[in-house]
Amino acid sequence: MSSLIQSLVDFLYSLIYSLPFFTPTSQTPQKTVLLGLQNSGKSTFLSPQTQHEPTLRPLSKSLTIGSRQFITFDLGGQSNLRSLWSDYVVTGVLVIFVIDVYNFSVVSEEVKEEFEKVKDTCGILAVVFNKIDLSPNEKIEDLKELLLDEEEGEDEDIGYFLTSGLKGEGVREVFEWLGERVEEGRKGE
Ligand SMILES: Nc1nc2c(ncn2[C@@H]2O[C@H](COP(=O)(O)OP(=O)(O)OP(=O)(O)O)[C@@H](O)[C@H]2O)c(=O)[nH]1
Ligand SMILES: [Mg+2]
Repeated sequence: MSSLIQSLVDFLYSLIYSLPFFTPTSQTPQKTVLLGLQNSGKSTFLSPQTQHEPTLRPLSKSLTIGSRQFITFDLGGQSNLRSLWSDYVVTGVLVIFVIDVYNFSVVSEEVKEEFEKVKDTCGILAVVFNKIDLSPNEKIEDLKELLLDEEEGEDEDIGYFLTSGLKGEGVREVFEWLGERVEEGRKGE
């Protein structure tokens, strides 16, 4: 119960940063939400040393990557928990959408359905093709083709990454890209 309260407090705290009168700085923790089907590896992506039970309640964790700070929200991916996702995907939030490449062909329709909903509601989005250690020959272009509709053009607010959360491979690059996109956005304001 206390973890739920802590998560809610962290979430409200981070919401303050998305209010219009608050001018974010590079020291402002970037609110980052992890979404994706159950078992895709979200919790492991954030904490590789732990063997995780399925996430039933949102968990928050602070991360520092280089000079940038992130406050992450790891949400449950089971189908009955996905209605919570939209509460966390609010203006200014960064989203990491995690896909298990090893099982992608089996669950691709379900992944695509959830991805379409998320893509249309969020700003900066990192798509993480995860568990690449189990399927090392995968290519980003092929995986993108499986995920996206053919007629869709490139969206510059979406980055695509191959990662192994378990081995910690590619994780830092994802957060660095997100941080860079935020900074580019600030410069453009
Ligand atoms: N081989 C491999 N296994 C992974 C990787 N990431 C996660 N796993 C395994 O996949 C299983 C599910 O990982 P979780 O991190 O709990 O998945 P989740 O997306 O948080 O699942 P929910 O909380 O139910 O939404 C665990 O057994 C992990 O050890 C990875 O990069 N490589
Ligand atoms: Mg989890």
